[in-house]
Amino acid sequence: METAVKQSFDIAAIRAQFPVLNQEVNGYPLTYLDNAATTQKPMRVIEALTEYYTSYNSNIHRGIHTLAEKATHAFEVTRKEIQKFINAPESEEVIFTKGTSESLNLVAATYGRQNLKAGDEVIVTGLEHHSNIVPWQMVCEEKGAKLKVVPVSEKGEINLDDFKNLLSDKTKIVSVAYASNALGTVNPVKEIINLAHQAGAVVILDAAQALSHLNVDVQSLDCDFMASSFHKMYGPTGVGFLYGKRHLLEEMPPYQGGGEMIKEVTFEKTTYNEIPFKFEAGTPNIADIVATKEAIDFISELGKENIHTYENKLLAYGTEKLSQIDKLRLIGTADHKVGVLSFVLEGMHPFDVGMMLDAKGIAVRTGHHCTMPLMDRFGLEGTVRASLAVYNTKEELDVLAESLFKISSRIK
Ligand code: C6P
Repeated sequence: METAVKQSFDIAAIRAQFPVLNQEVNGYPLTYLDNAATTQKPMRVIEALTEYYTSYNSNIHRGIHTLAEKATHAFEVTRKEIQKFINAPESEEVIFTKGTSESLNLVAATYGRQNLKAGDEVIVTGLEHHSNIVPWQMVCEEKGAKLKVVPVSEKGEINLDDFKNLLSDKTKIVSVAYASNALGTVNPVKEIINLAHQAGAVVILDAAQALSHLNVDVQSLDCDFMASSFHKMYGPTGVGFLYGKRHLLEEMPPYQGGGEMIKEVTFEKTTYNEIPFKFEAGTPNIADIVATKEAIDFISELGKENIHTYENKLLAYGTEKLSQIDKLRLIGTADHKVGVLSFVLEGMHPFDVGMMLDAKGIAVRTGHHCTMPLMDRFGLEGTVRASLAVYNTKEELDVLAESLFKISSRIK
């Protein structure tokens, strides 16, 4: 029996806002299922970029002329939008970065370097993206601290008892994915945060795969830091943010030196600017941050709960469809997931499957998804990953399933 997908809003109208979706690829209508890598951008984001460059491009926080003030205002409006979007207490707690990777590197290189000493421990999970492993390895190596890893079950979940067993008074930092990019697993982050705080550790959430799918509230979670990328939230590439609690950000040393992050510079001594500017050295990616406001409004206007409900139904539908395909094995069957369908076809390299799907206009990601340790855990080189966004439809999942059915029926 097919799972009914109730379209709680007008998907045709949503799709019409994304010009890139309306094209043929290799002679077939594009079926874009690579949203965990990056989502497509609605016209309002593209128009905001054009408007910025055609009418008020200027450097920010520096000029007193009209265009500079307009650009500064628009840039700061996006900061306030992000604050509201994640329910941060203050907009100064939102630092603009190049994205999740830079945000995680920032915390590791500043908070991590300042607070870790030999013998301390940092805990991550076995589900992490390389961006939430390597920066911690680097700082642990430098400080003589240890990286501990919460194991992943066959379903692709972590067990809170395993996490509890790793926690001790040596644990100083816990950094975990809110949702796994490779399997879609949503981690029990609220419980992780509570337990970590009881042990006296700070918690960083890698929310790269969470913010366009789930209703995330940093105050109710009580996380200490959160990192994300706007390009996975219908916004431009190369921009993202780090949220941090004010008292932690204020105590941290700057990440990079340069313009904007200073209060006063002499050759003898430099004093640093207030947050968030202390962490925003140099001219930022103004246009893309300005345009991000439109991406956030796009999500907010649709409603985070509506998006979550719709994508959940699509995921259930896709899971059921793919489960019916002979020789296809779903990797990652956690009870709580965002819209990621990761799988392998018996005896076939994921890359070959990806190429065959591409020939039918279906865009998926294949390979290790920047989660090599997780792939090792499953004894795989990689998977094929179809990942969902709010503009995807049940019909697109039918197209995917039909192609996979044909491919699998050729396997001897
Ligand atoms: N995952 C994917 O195809 P950047 O590249 O800095 O915007 O995001 C890094 C990152 C960190 N954490 C998670 C959970 C992620 O999913 C990503 C990016 C993409 O899965 C590209 S590798």
